This record gives sequence, structure tokens and C-alpha cells, in this order.
Amino acid sequence: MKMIRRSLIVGAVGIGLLTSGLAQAQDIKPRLIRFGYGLNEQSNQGRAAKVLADEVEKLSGGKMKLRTVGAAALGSDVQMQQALIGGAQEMMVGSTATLVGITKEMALWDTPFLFNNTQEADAILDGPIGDKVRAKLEEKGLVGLVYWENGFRNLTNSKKTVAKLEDLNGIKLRVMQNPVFLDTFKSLGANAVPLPFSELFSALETRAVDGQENPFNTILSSRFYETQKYLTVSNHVYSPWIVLVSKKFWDGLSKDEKDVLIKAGKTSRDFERKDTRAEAAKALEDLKSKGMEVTVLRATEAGRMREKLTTINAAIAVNVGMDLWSETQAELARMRK
Ligand code: KDG
Repeated sequence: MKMIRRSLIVGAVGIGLLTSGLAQAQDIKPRLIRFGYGLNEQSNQGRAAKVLADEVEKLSGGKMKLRTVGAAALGSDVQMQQALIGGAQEMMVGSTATLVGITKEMALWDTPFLFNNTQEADAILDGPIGDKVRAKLEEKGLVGLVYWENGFRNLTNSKKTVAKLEDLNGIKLRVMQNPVFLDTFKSLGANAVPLPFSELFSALETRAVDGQENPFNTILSSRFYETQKYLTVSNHVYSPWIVLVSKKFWDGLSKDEKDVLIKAGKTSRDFERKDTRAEAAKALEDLKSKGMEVTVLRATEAGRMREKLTTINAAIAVNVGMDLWSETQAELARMRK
């Protein structure tokens, strides 16, 4: 009898040690966060994703770990947004333009020629107006952490030089899956075709579309120059990216964990903008050296485009809300004095 009792005690102690050991092992197991993005690892988006991951690991002392997955391997922007809302994925970065179906106020950032420079973009995006638009995401199951920079968008195509408005006639132009971009380029005379970014390279390669519009960095890192002979420097709109967190995931985090993501987000934002601007400054020369024929849109032609797009701006104002629109225009006017 004594032997049985002793073996039972030894067994119980052993299980205790094992579970406490597992418990300790469990304690140090990092919280894994899947972070998806659409461009490739060598892009400005990929480099900033790595900075974010390193910062989260450092600030959390290894307790939180981002697994960054690029090249839309976790899905397109729209698919990842839905995965975050459903709680199937924790984080992503993508275009604000693809969010307008979820939060209409994001269309503010699609306004053609809204910002004249990156100083204006940073001031509005990181100020009360940008905060207000980000906050609208929460009721839809998303938390907008910070804005990164995609950049000023420029036109490329495989058919002809585009130096004036009329040159866009007959160009099959891929646009982001966003009604403002669709209406903008239809108004300018192009045959606008909405496609996810992940399908863009093959659509250009097979000539399913003639052209597209993206910042220099993306044209370079996604090798669009391989299929696009003509580049028009139009700077027709400034595109932000936004780092998103699933609200279902966010609500389960401790205050300390939330602080880690907020701080790391800001560090990644500052790095990303600096890195993107440094690369953009030399990307144009790189694209010329890759054989692209570069045309800088004359100010008079940009003025004609703005004129043509006044109805688009009026529709955006109604869509995002006149208060938000007027506040933005007033703040920009104040900055430009
Ligand atoms: O994941 C890719 C997206 O960030 C996308 O918005 C990039 O500007 C882009 C485009 O043209 O789709």
C-alpha cells in the first residue's frame, strides 16, 4: 500500500513540475502577429515592415513577434482587410484607397492634387484631420495605427507619350479598386480598369492593360519598367498607406502591448517616410537608366486636369462629409499663406 501511495505522490509531483515547466514555457512563448503587405520584400513597404517587426520585438522584450508576409501572399489589400475584420489575421499595411468601401471618409486622401508636397501631407495625416479619419475605422472592426507613405503617383504606359490631357484617350489604364480613381481617369479620357495590385504586373505584361499609375518607388521595385516604355511625371495624387490592426485582436491586448504597437508604429512611420523619400529622389534616374522615356507634365496641362476634375472633388466632398472637406481645405489654405 505504502509503495502505491509513494508512487502516486512522486507521479503528482512529476506532473506538477511538468505543467509548471510548460506553464513557464508557455509564459515566454511570444504572441505571434501576422503582418501582411502587397509589395515585395525589397520594396520600401517591405523594408519598413522589417523595421516595424524589429521594433515590436525590441520594445516587447521578445514577448510579441511580427511575422511579416509580403507580395500579397496573405491576399490583396481588400482580402486582408476582411481577414483583419474577421480576426483571422492580426495586422497589415495597404492603401487607404482600397478602404473606401469600409470607411467612406478614406476617400478624402484620393482627392486629385490635394497635397502640393509631403510637408502638407504629413501635417494633415498626422494631425487632427488624419486622426479623425483613422478613428472612423474602429466602428468597422479595424484600428488604424499610423500612416506610411506610398507617395505621389505618376502615369506609365506601353503605347505612347502622354504629355497632355488628350493623350490619355484610348489608354487602357489600370486603377486601384476605388470609385474615385475610376471616375477620375474616366473623366480624363482613359479607359480605367480596376484591378488588385497583386494582378497588375501580369496585366501589364500580357497587355491586358496599357498602363497604370503609381509612385516611382513602386514602378521601380515592382519592375513595371520592364513592360512600360513611357513615364509621365504627373504627381496627380498623394497616396498614403495605412498600418491596420484587427480590432478583435487589438481589444484582447493589454495596455502595455498596445503601447508597444503604437510606439513601434510611429518609429516605422518615421523610418518609412525617410526611406521612401530618399529612394524616390533617385528612382527617376534609375527608371531613365532602365530605358523609360520620361515626360514631365507641364503645369498648364496639370491645370487643365484639375479643371476637368472639379466635379470629382465636389463628389468627394459630399461623400466624406462637408465638415471634414471644409476643415481640410481651410487647414491647407492656412498652411499655404
Ligand atoms: O498592397 C499594395 C497596396 O499597398 C497598393 O495600394 C499599392 O498603390 C498601390 C496600388 O496601385 O495598388
